[in-house]
Amino acid sequence: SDSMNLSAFEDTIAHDRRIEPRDWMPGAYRATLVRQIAQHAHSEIIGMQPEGEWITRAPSLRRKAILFAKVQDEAGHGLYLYSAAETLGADRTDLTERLIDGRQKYSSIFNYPTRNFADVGVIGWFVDGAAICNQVPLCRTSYGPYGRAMVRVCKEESFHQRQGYELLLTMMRGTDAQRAMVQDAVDRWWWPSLMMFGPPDDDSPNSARSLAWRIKRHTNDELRQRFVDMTVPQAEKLGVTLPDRDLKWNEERGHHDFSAPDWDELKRVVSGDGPCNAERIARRRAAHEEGAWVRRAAAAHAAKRTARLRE
Ligand code: FAQ
Repeated sequence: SDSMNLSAFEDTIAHDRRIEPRDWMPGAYRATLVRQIAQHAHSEIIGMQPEGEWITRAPSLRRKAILFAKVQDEAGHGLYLYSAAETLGADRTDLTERLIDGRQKYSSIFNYPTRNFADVGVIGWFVDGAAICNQVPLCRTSYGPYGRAMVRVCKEESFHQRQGYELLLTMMRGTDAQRAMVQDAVDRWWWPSLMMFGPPDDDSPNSARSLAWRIKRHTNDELRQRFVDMTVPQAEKLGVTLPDRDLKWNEERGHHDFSAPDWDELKRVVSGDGPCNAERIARRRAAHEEGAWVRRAAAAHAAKRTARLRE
């Protein structure tokens, strides 16, 4: 019965065990997971664009090979996450259509332009750094396939973050012009990176329920604080300034105090009105339409194979 199912589900959550695809789960739990995992998958796929634009313009063969590998990893993460969403009954084509129709979201961060190669470094350092803060706890999320996907994804994100930071260290050892490029990229990406963690806790409609279900393990503000505390010493070592005059260590709290990002900007970017939203979706739509013949060919091939096996 439903009440027995519900108590088994709640017991599993309470004991920090995992919900698996064939287990009974409340409809709203399933819907929340599909929403978050699809948004996460879309972010990985759209997130290939800002850095992908620099593959042909990388300054050396070594940098090109590294960037190529990173962008391919992001494609892999996206596919992995779409598979996790499929274990909940979602359909991948449907999810892609929801993305390109604007019915499903992807991370606000990928609606900002990459102006020069320092941006590639800062994306690795900040954006992958933020992704790690957010996703390491998701390795313990209550839904099995999502948590297991996060283990591998986080290992690759760590490599991505290191390549970004190492790239910036190299530029900082270069010319004054290169150092200025790094500082400029830091100034542009800092606030959007803080926004990746989502709205502040008192304006986060999904948090309470997702925390109760142990889908999320920490609040948006907790993870944002963790990111700031992790990044400040890295900025000092690199020799750049984070663009917040109120950013300072608070001895009493044992954390850094910092200013709030412009939450109206986050709302605008999430609702489709960021600097690159239209461009990112147009590109994704074109890739989907140009790939239609590949999907048709693959389906025809699979149908022929099945027919042959039946003979
Ligand atoms: N952008 O109630 P909450 C990466 C939406 S990392 C856009 O707090 P929730 C790696 C939210 O969906 C980036 N939308 O929501 C990479 C909700 O809308 P809805 C992806 C945002 O779910 C690196 C509404 O606002 N990572 O891709 C944003 O409890 C480099 C209210 O918010 C993940 O997706 C935002 N920043 O918490 C790739 C991690 N913030 O659906 C390439 C998994 C909030 O109700 C290159 N996701 N919204 O209409 C999560 O941890 C959570 O979903 C949060 C939001 C924390 C993002």
